[in-house]
Amino acid sequence: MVDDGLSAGAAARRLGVAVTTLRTWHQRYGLGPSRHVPGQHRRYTRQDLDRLEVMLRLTAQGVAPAEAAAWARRIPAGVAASVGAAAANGETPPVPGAARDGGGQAIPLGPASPAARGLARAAMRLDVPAMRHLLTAALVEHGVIDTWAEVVVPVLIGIGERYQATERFVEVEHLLSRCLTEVLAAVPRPPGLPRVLLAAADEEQHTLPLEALAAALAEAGVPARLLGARVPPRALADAVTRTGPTAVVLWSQLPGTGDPTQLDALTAHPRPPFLVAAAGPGWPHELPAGVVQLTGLAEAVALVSAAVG
Ligand code: B12
Repeated sequence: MVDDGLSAGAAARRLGVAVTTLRTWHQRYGLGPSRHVPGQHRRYTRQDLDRLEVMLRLTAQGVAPAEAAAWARRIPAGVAASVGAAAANGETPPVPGAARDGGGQAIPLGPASPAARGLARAAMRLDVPAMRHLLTAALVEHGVIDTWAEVVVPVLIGIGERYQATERFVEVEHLLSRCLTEVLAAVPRPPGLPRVLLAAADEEQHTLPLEALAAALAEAGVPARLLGARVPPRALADAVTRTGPTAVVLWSQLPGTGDPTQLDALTAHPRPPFLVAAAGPGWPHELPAGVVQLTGLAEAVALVSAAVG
């Protein structure tokens, strides 16, 4: 950060919150910009940002805003200076008693929403309450489809790239995955008998897109059964026999798990589902006859809902 301080917009982007949130915290709790430049709007200094970061973390952990603000205003100048130096290097400032950051490493995101940046920073800090808070707030405000596309996918792709480049941050990937699983599973499920079956291909451990699909379908009023990771063809066939689903979606993330004979087995089942869909980048370009390829979450929700509707 430059010594001249940051505008409200830049401070909001840095922290991963909306500008209106900063304004509210300024007006209600006195956590505003302190640097005065004649003829300009006041600007946020490093110490102001440190205070806001504390405010953000404590409210994410469930502390009432007025109490969190009282703590934030107590941040001593010495702590602020060291925190400010870290912020100058793009790090997330450490706060006494809170989770540590990722050792100065950041997840590469490219152009991304403030919420995605906030999630990436919280993930690097291994800060579960902040991740949960951010994700839940985004789900409530924007719904599953937009939260997945705008907030979650950029961070997952960034973590994947970071892992590929460094072979590190598996702990970040695992903790974020776990939080996502919990938050997506908490989206209320509609009543009724599920006529949709969701499963990951044989030996496939990536399930988050299916979990997002189950939550997005629930939001659209469509109940689904999610079998989860690594479903052997025999188990999938048995589940189809026992539940007679109208639609089956099989997810493959890795080319090694995208064996199309798994899809053949579904279309050749004695009671074949009306819709057999392949989703995920692991499948070959050419799919067996009668199998529909899904390329995105919104499209998947629309097609599956239409199939059962
Ligand atoms: C989280 C994660 C894990 C978690 C999964 C947890 C869980 N419960 O799902 C765990 C830790 C288990 C894991 C394990 C592994 N992983 Co992993 N993982 C990821 C990560 C970070 C996110 C996966 C994800 O959910 N992607 C979903 C979205 C974000 O990505 P996408 O599918 O490409 O999205 C496109 C489309 O599918 C579509 N789309 C997006 N969402 C949806 C939703 C629906 C419904 C539809 C229809 C379409 C759709 O839009 C996107 C744009 O085109 C990815 C990084 C990445 N780029 O995906 C690596 C990644 C997939 N993993 C990778 C690897 C190598 C592994 C391991 C082999 C690591 C290891 N050495 O053990 C194992 C594989 C084990 C196995 N047999 O499955 C590589 C795969 C490389 C490759 N192509 O072969 C990746 C790409 C990371 C990397 N860059 O190296 N992983």
